Amino acid sequence: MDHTKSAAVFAQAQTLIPGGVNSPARAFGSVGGTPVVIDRAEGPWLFDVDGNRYLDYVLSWGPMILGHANERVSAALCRAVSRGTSYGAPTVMENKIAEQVRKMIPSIEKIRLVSSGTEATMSAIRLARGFTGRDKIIKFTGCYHGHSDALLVSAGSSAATLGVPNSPGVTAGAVADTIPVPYNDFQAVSEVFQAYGDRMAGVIVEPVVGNMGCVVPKPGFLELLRQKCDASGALLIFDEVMTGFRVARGGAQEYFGIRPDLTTLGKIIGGGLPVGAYGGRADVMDAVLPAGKVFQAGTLSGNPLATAAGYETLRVIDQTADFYPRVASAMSRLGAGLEEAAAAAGIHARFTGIGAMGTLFFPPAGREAPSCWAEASACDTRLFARYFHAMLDRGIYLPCSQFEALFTSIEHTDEFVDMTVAAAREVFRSLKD
Ligand code: KE4
Repeated sequence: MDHTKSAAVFAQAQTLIPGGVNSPARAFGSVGGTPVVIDRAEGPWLFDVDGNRYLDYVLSWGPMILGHANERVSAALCRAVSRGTSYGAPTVMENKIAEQVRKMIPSIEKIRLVSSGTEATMSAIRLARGFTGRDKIIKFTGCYHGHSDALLVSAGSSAATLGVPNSPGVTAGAVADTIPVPYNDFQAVSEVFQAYGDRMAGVIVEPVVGNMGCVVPKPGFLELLRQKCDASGALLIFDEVMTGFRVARGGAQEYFGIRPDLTTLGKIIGGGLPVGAYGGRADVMDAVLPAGKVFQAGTLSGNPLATAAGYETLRVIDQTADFYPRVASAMSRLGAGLEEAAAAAGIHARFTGIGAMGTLFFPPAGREAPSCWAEASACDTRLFARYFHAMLDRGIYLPCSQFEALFTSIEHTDEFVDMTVAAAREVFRSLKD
């Protein structure tokens, strides 16, 4: 593939933007090489500035579950933009998207819109602390909840990929009340609650982790968190920025049948535009200014364009028969095919997938798919890098890190999934040679 124009654009980007990217996950940091510069996208396809076409399994890191340039979402945006782009005042659309979210995720009795997942999780833990009057927050090692100081502790995603799970610039004071605990570690959770119970404001968790790669909760783990929060008066916060509307129509909380006190959302709720949200129990949410005293604000929160795109996205999902069976079966078909392709070449790989998200891991010989960060970080990232580039050369655009999840959209038909598996068969054979 010719990448001449991508290379030139990225070289200029590096003179203007740190690392040439506006988010480090895009920098190919752990796989090496130069990112391809995207010119446009349509359906499941990306097209780079050199005219190369890729089957997209990143989907903007999750939002594009309808595929790119969905006609209804684009039309909704055109209607919205003709009425102005931002008012900084209440609008009907904010009520519509709030009602739509509540219909799909009933635990969200009240919601506050913000402009990113980071804002959503930062605000949710401030609310948990303000509502309970307590300080301590549990987060799980390898989970990523955006880049607010208090949550940049043992963080996953690009923080882990690029070796800064505890970033410089985050002060000891900022994280003094954040307690990192290994994911799926029942005993560690019980010990921390034993030690801090009546000082615990909340637990924030990715109910299915995307940011170590896809890691699922062990049976009973989420139930344990619910029980410990109920017993101590702490709030259970499901960070569903990635899993919301992806793992199931009602997110991971519907899939596992666990009702959190607060939920954070992002990605799909914006349909590709900047929308984040936090919401949950009405009594808790009514502690947020101006109903209550917990401060949070945002110039572009509930922006008319962003809410129009998000609302239409959720409506298309809601009105599409068998939406989740289709996106989930694409993921399971892909996972089975990738594992089989690796095994046929004698390469040890394990796929974890749930709903429309998943990851192919390269664990040490004899090991199963990871259940926590210690196991995920033992995977063969060098082999992953070779697999990533060989697939990219064959027009398959995977997330550029072993510690990210890949995603399917409603546009990822069996034909496209089978194309991907066929490319993987060639790649794994070549990697063994
Ligand atoms: P944003 O601030 O990037 O909108 O959301 C932060 C966030 C919060 N919670 C979860 C579970 C998330 O996955 C994220 C962001 N996810 C990463 C990908 N793993 C976004 C990609 C990026 O950082 O560029």
